[in-house]
Amino acid sequence: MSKCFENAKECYASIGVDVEAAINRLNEIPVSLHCWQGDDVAGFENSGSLDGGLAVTGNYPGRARNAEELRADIAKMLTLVPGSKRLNLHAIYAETNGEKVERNELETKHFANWIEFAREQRIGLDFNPTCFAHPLAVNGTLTSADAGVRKFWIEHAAACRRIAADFGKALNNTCVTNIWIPDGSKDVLYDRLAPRQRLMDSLDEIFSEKINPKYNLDAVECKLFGIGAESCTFGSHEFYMGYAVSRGKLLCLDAGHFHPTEVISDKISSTLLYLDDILLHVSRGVRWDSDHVVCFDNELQAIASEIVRHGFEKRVHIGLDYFDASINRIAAWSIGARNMYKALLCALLEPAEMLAEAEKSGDYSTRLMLLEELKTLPFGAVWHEYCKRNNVPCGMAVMDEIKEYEKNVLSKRN
Ligand code: RNT
Ligand code: ZN
Repeated sequence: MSKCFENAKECYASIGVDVEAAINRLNEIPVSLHCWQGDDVAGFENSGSLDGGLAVTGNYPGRARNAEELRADIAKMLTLVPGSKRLNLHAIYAETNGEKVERNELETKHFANWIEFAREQRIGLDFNPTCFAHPLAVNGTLTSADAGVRKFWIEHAAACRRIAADFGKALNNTCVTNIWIPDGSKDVLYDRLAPRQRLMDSLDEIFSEKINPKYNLDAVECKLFGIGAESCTFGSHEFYMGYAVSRGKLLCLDAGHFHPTEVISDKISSTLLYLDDILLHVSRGVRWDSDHVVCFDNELQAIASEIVRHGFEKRVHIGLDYFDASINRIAAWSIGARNMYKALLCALLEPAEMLAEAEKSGDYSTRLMLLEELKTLPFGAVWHEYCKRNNVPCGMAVMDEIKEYEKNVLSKRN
């Protein structure tokens, strides 16, 4: 153990924090890493451009062009990120052997390689129906006024739940399936009620098939606006909060899906008073974009603190959701993911007793002093040790590995 780490341990011990206990607790908190950072949310359908208000900007070379490349990149990325991990897939990552399979006809066999990969990597899988980047998604999906279109997307989501349950069974690890739809309106609307009524009915139909929660849990993701849906998004916060509470589903809170000054860290303690579990899409909103690479910033630390302060790690399913094609994608992936674990570790090193006591006794000066002093404690040494114990590189050594992989693998792809 390094001298720096020994000093850090003493330093934290002096404010009543057990560093070893924090490290052990972090090992038990899984984070679901999203597969779609590796290929700019392209998937394997060759459907052309992304839509639904999702935009991936940049054209850094080396994008994974097929399943083998994507899995190789994920495997590399996993060696750069410490801690307990899961992998989050979208339906467009199905492998159909060159055969055209409609999304409402997808089956577990189309994900056999992913199950195999998850087994090899000893990680659980999470899942998402893909209700965008498709000719039938241009005028709404689950809210569409066209019954045939609605039926297609209901069948797609229902198929995804069955596949997800198979993931859960095969890996003996509960899958979380998240539904997000881009449906909304670019301009002023006359009737906002009818599409929302249709969304409610479509969801009820999707969830009418009972699935053992041991294998699959359902989540629904709200959003305030997207590009092309500036005036209204039917799946708003109020819509899904009500839906999740009344139907016993998980609410998915994406950090980039609210008003720019609104934060999801402040929503965790409220939503968990009414819901058993929630799902997070940890991301970073910048102006109109909701999907920048996660930085180790105040909001990320606040999210992590809200989870660990109240022992919510079993009830808050942490997922990541960002995509940046302007820098090396493995770097984007691992920087964001490492930051999530870093924030959790930092939160686990808070002097819980001292802070609670200061607050309870009304000593807000001590509370503020403590919270500010924490910012300059030797956290880096603990993080370094955590990476070392997890056999992953730390500091700029991470970048050295990424550069090496870029030279040997990514640069040969174009
Ligand atoms: C879109 C949502 C959604 C997607 C992914 C690809 O705004 O955040 O979660 O980013 O499903
Ligand atoms: Zn999201």
